Amino acid sequence: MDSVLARDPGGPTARRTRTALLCAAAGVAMIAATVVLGGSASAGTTLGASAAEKGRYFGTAVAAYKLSDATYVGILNREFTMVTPENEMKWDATEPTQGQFTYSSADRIVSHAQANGMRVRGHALAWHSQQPGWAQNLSGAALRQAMVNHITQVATHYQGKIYAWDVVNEAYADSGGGRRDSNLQRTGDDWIEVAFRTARAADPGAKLCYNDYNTDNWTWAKTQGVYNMVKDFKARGVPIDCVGFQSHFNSGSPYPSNYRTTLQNFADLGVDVQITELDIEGSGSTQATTYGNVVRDCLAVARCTGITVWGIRDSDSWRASGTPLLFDAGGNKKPAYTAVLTELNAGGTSTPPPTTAAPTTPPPTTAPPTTPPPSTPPPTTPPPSGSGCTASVTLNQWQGGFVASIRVTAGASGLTGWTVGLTLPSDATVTNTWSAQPSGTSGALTFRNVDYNRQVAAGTSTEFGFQGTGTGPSAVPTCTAG
Ligand code: 9MR
Repeated sequence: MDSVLARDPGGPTARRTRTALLCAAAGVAMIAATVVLGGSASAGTTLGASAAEKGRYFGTAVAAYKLSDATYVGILNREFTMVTPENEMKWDATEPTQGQFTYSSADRIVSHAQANGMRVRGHALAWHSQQPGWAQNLSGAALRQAMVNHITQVATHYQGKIYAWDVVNEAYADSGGGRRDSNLQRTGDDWIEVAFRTARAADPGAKLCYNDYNTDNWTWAKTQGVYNMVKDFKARGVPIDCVGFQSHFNSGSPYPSNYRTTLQNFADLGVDVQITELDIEGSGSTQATTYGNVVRDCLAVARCTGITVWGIRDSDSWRASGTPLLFDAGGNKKPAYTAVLTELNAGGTSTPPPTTAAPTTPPPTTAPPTTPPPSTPPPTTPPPSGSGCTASVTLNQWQGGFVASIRVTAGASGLTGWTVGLTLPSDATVTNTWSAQPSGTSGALTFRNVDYNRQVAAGTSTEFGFQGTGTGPSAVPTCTAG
């Protein structure tokens, strides 16, 4: 499975072709608009509408260069309510040269989705594969810092436009239940949680997912390894909202009979679960039955919020010879399509799954600091006096960067406005602030409340945070009411 997953069916030649074809952008919008005007989906007759009746989305991977293919766009716009850029948001595509970001292909997909009422799953911020050459050659603190900057830049560029991010992709080894060796893993075990905290800071409204393959069978060590990581993250307040199950099924990695158990057990940890890259090799009724089973399993798990297939037509698949998708090369519906639609429509209406509220106070402040641990307890101002406030800092520090979360607590009189003062070490620069207005980016700073967190009732608290490069603050913050 690993060797198959590792190969790149696109390869350099295909990538060059893709790039060339991207120039057809202007025509794309017109074709899309025409198709949209041509048809309106009704419940029970398309994948997206039927999934919506069950409170779910139905998505597909999309390649930007295919947005000039009328058959492809016609099916996309008719059937799907979520899109995942198949390659366009990956590290090699978005930051081919360090510090220089190219978003044109990914932007095209996002624009198409928005223009046609579809949402977007972002894929993928941190991954051992499809790294640009410059990142492959980095290690240690330089790589860690590059990863943090990459996540910050990309998630900020798409802030507010992404339903869920695959923050970290495929970080577990295929056997043994431990982490996969990679340059990212060698920067330290905490790289995954740093990635999640960084993504939360950059786009507080996006759900943050861990995504992997061969995690479908509950008894497999890899599944258990990921489960234990998610459990640990939830226990420590690392911001994770969802787990993606790629679910690339074939004879070597078949659909397991305990798939529903796996989805339910992860959901029970307090995360949404999503089927993110579904394809099932085969044909005819055998393939259709398995597709139907997968859909039924998702619908049986309240927090299974959606299904994405990894391409539209068999000819669009990374495993085209396995004919693993819902439409044949001509764009015709296969028996697998009918099985999926039938299952989506089965059982009448169902209660939509509870949607996890978009996180409002990112990132959580409950997590203990990771490497290196602070040598002193988190600095805190004196206890609240009647009309005053206090501020405390929780620091997540790694070599070269940090995320600081600040809790502002009102005294007995409550607050109608507040300002926190904090002096940063000389090597520190703030790169991103949320839920407060900073006075600058270095040295002695003040952070003023924003509109929604101006009022803090007596004895309660509110939180804001910022991310920076260099060393995080160790000085005691001041808090001033008014
Ligand atoms: O479908 C993608 C294919 O076009 C790329 O060449 C390949 C390169 O790694 O990635 C494929 O998508 C993968 C996804 O990003 C992560 N999970 C496995 C998918 C299939 O290989």
